[in-house]
Amino acid sequence: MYLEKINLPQDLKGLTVPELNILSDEIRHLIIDVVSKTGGHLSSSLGVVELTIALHYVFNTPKDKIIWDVGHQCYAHKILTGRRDMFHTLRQDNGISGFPSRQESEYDVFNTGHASNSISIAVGLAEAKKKKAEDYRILSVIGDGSLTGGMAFEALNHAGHLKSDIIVILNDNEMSISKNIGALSSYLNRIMTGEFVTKTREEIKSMLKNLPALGDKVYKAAKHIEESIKGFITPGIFFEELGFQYFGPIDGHNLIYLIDTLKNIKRMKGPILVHVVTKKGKGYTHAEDDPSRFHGVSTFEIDTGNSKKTGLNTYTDIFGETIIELASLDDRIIAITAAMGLGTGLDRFSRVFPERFYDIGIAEQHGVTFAAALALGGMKPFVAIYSTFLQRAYDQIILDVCLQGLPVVFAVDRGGIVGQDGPTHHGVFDLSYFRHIPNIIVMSPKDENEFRHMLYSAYRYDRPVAVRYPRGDAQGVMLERELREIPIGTWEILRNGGDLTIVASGNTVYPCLAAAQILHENHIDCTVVNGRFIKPMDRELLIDVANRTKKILTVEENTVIGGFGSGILEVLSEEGIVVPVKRIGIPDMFITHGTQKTLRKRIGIDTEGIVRKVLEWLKRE
Ligand SMILES: Cc1ncc(C[n+]2csc(CCOP(=O)(O)OP(=O)(O)O)c2C)c(N)n1
Repeated sequence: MYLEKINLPQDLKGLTVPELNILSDEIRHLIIDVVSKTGGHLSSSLGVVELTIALHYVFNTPKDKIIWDVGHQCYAHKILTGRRDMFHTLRQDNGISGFPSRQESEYDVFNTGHASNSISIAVGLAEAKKKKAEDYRILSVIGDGSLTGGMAFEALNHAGHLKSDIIVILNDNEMSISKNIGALSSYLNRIMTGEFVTKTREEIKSMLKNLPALGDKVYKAAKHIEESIKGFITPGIFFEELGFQYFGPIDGHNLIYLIDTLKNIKRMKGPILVHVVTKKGKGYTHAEDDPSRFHGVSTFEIDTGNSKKTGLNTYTDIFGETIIELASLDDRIIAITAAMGLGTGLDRFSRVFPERFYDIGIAEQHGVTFAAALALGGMKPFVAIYSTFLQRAYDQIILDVCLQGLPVVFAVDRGGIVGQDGPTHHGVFDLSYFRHIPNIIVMSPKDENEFRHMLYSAYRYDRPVAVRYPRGDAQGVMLERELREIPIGTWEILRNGGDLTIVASGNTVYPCLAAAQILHENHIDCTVVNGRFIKPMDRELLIDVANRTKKILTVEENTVIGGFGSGILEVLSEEGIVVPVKRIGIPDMFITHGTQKTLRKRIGIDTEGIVRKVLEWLKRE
């Protein structure tokens, strides 16, 4: 066992390459074993084991800085940088994070989680280093999927201009979560197969030969030019043109090649790009065979690869089924995902309606404007993006969709606490970032039956609409077959009581109903309202319950600042109604990782927390 002796990267330096190869196997075993029990990002982490070893072997971390794009592939890095013994706590309550975290280790340079920003981070650090006349190397490791994000190009462009001393390691496995898409991905693929150089030369030859009249002569005369052209047609010409020195493609599982190349470039200055080719899921057959399923996986059995999942439908499943139903009613319906076909439940849609499905890459901003224009051209686009990733497209939502009142439906999955992925992934800002935009309708369902009606309503309203729903199992209620349109801005009273009103939003409705039942047993009678429209609000109903019960508690799984409860305060203030209001929601802080259940409990947003809040409030009075 070599792994037992490796506590920090410097312990690697005494090992031979064959020993490092054995270490790679040991690290893979540990990752597979732990992730099978904790869940996590398996395929990506397995793909970069040798690369991680080589980087820590050649460079002098933590003085040299390695920035992991997205950060989901950082498990080997964590194991090699002092966290081997804690690795079994990965993503657990009070355990280590599944992403790089500066709070956790000095080896984690930046808290990443969202894609495509690692080159910007490298460029910024390089400028700071220059200004302070410091001496260290800066590397960003970015996948071919993350390279589809606009930010990555903005940073390449800037780095070429500044001639930044940065090393970009392009980890190319031809996969995003699903198969990577786009012209750039095909370009990288041509480089890897060697097709690029041969094909381009052939094209130039035939172009010269086919020049009218002069063709053959020019061809001969240009023969020597071809030789000089050869020099220009390096595989990485695209990157070279942006001012980067390109090296590769290199086998990312061959430690000798990796170490040699990294040692050579370590001494070089200016922007460098090393193109490393890896296999996603490397070393675990089930993940190699189905890297997408094992990209982000819940707990699974190692032998069979089967996951241990519950039988209930998730909101994502319901979305995936309902959008197929809607699309069969109207052939203008289009589904768009930003590299999350599986995660958003659109995989079946992509097979049933391949012509009406677009995976636009990790490019949320482009996706939203693309949808706006589809709507402009007469289509009915549904943009399915997780709440947290849609933050990237805030400006596009405002200007390109809402300002123009274009009928784009945002299917905002993973709204609220998401659990083990932690602060970079909780979708707790969306009600706030949507609510203040003119023209948009914002809804959140209490259960999957209402969710289906909301999706149908969103399609019917012919306006910008956001439907926000949580990660995980739905309520398990019966589904009405027939879809119906919910009148815009109407709430529903689910229970009547005179002591106070609880107005709940989305997935907090059922916990509020359960709380009301417990309170009833304690002789406190609550009205419970399903505040299913976050915008517009049901003013009439709100005024009525406020006047009747004289006390209002709002509950939402969104930051309390600018969210659902804030909206209720605004309406009451505008209407001149003075009643005490308390709000339960996400406090003004970043929420760590942990199970959804534990985090909700800790925040006080579960049934028990709601009961406690009401009892404390009434007792104080
Ligand atoms: C802005 C943003 N959108 C979507 C995601 C979800 N996501 C996480 S990893 C990933 C694919 C990344 O592919 P790549 O960079 O090639 O890394 P690989 O997993 O293949 O190693 C996606 C889409 C994200 N993290 N950030």
